[in-house]
Amino acid sequence: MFSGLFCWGAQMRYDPKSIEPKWQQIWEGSRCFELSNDVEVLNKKPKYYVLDMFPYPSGAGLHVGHPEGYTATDVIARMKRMQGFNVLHPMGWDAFGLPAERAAVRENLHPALITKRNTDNFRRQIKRLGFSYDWKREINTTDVSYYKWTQWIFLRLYERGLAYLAELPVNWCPALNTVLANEEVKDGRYVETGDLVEKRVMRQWMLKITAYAERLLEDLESLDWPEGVKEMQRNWIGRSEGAEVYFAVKGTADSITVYTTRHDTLFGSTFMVLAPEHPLVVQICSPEHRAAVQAYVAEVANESEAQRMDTTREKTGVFTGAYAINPLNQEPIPIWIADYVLVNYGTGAVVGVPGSDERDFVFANKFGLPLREVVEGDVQALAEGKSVTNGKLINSSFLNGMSVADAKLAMWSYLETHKLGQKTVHYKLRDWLFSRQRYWGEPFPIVYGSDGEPRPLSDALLPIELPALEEFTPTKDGSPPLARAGADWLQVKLADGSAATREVNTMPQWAGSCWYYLRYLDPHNDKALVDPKLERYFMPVDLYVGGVEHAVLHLLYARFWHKVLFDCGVVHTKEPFQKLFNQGMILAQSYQDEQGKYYYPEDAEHKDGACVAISTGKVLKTQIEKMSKSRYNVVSPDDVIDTYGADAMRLYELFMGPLEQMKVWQMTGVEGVYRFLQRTWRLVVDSQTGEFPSILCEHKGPEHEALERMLHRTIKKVSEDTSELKFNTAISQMMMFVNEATRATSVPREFLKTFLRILSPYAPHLAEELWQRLGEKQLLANGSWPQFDPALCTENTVNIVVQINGKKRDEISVARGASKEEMEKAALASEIVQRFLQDHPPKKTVIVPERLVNFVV
Ligand code: ANZ
Repeated sequence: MFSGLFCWGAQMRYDPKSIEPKWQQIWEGSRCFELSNDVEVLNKKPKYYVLDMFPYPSGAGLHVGHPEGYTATDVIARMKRMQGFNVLHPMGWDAFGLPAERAAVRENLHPALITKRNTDNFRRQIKRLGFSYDWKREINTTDVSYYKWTQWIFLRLYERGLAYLAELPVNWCPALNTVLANEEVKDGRYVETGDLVEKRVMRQWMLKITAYAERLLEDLESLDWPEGVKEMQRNWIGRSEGAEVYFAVKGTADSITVYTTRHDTLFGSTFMVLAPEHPLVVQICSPEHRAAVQAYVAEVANESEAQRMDTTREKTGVFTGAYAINPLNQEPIPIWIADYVLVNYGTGAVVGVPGSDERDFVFANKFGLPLREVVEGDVQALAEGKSVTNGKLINSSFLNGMSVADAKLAMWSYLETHKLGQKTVHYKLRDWLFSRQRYWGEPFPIVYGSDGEPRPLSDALLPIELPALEEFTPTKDGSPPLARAGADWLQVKLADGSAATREVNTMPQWAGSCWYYLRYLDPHNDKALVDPKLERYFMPVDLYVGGVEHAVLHLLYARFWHKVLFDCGVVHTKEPFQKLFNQGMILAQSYQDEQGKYYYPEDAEHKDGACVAISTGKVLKTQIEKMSKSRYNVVSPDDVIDTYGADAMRLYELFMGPLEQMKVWQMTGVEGVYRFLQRTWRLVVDSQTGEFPSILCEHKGPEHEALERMLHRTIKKVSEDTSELKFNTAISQMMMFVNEATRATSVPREFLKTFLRILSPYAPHLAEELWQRLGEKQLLANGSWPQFDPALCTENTVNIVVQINGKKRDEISVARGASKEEMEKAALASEIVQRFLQDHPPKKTVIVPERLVNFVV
């Protein structure tokens, strides 16, 4: 089928440059990685859906960190295909979002053009690696035919009351002129750029992810995900169980509800603290404390949430002059306000229990508030700076003598029977802020009528195309760029004849990636997001590989949307990604002088044990760091492929170490795997003649038994390790096989063909080429995965210890079941033993079969 496309007679040396593009063309021409969209056809085989986190196509192009995960999934995809699965292995572009827009401003080029240029470059780079993607399914989140369905999903969220407008304090980033989601802000800064974020009250679109908090938490249990990622999601959702307790304000009709997770300690509460923004603060404050309270409230208004949650900061607070009545013992306790109580968590009011809580202990000490011990041992622990114990309750009426756990149960029922409070669950998770004041995103399918109220557009009006704006930069005052679109876009006439204006905010960059894995199943469907039959066949994703940085952003958002789509009947699985694997980051060496200036690796040299800059002779510090343009340590796959080829690049990506670990890129390592590929080549091609080498033989004979065993052990190890994503050990086993075959006096062709099958997912171009040269007419990519014979997988040799006077001197290998005479003969042949014996025969020889030979001299 592929004759005529190439001629290999002349090629003698392993030259990836000439074979790799050729096989890529042949694969593409034969469409061997494309799957049918006909469910009848698909149903004949089981499915396997292996997915990469699709990249954001940045201007810098791919660096060698990207293909690490892509190579891993490609090896799995190719192996599963050979094992008889319909493998869905797609690729696409997550191309909306801030980075493209910022690049557009920097380069003064429209974001659409930047996106096109970058995706073209990424596609070119990815294709050079010979990945077996079904390119017919390529998607791009910025295509109108794609984001039509993002808008469609938004309408479903809106219909269900899960998308709503709210006026609230939001994260505003002045450097970017847009709001950001909580998940995008850490310690008061935007996680991507480090720009400062402040609070601003704005009217924004919110998605009610909190309505799914419990399901998002519960369903984590069913997933085969790294425990660390699950734990990050659990912490982010932050479920806590406790009680809300009602406290009367002394001398008024007001009541304040506090939230506590330590309701067992309620007899120990000696004060109450409200968030400074708590709505009752103004009302309860006594006249003589008003000025101090107002001043404190004003001061706190300028603090960030990160500052307020910093437990190491000196505690501050002021007394309001009011008292609350502890409903359990009728004691009046002073009401304070302090910045460490957050208004948007729990009820914004807490009770202070200085005898059991470290923060309250410090606060009470500072302001001279009383302390009462209610859990035995806690006060001493707090005084010594230790964490509290799990002692028995004391000074607590009906709880006395109980354990903390029992006291919690008893208090819950006491509060509920006496109507003093109730058992409550709270979550740290907040609703998702879903609008941005930027241009490069999906427009909302929403218009505003003359009453200023939002109205969803009907499905029939989708897509709402992003208008082509010349001037797309954001504004300081936060009015979105789309507000500058012409009236022909902004003004809409509704079906009832009334006039309306469009929503001018856009969706955040996470929107498109929330559901892209569904569009791959049916990318050209213009009637539905996905054909239900295809959804039933392909979902869930069997293996999802990507970086750990998405743990609480993309991976939480996508799970949320998936659950909404489940409730809408669009998908049939509760969860999108059954198994998740995080690849480790790839780092590289960088060179930096004392002033902090970075140098390119080629501008540095090693001299007298030091590393110096060639140009100036300055001593340079070498460091292992994250790859980044500004550190001049980015390794481009293009350069690696130009020198060593795609197969070497693929092998090295996986041979560096366990997939999940952080690793350092080293070109010498690429050379190592390149030599392995050369050795493999020479098993089939004589470098003098270009013909088969003389060790290749037609038929298997008894002299090939050891190599055959090695081959079967290799099939077993590669099959098992690859399924477990232990690629590095699979590769070393293949290296051992090639070494063994290279040393053999003859190698049957069949052995090599079998070996090429298991090599092919890893080094597909070389394997395909050699397969062909061995006379095969069909593509190896379409071939089958070999079975191993378990009987041939056991070792037929054993290692025995050789001792002299009871001391271990050597270890040698003998045939399993060797006789005592054979063992003695083999031991005497050891050079080390001969050196010790120096021609004197041993006085006595002790032999334990299959274990040891001991010579007594
Ligand atoms: C009394 C108490 C005694 C508490 C004790 C803890 C230990 P999580 O698990 O994070 O939900 N709290 C409640 N609302 C708060 C708010 N808006 N701002 C700051 N702190 C708040 O923790 C709940 C605990 O955090 C609650 O239990 C409350 O302090 C505090 F020995 O109440 B506790």
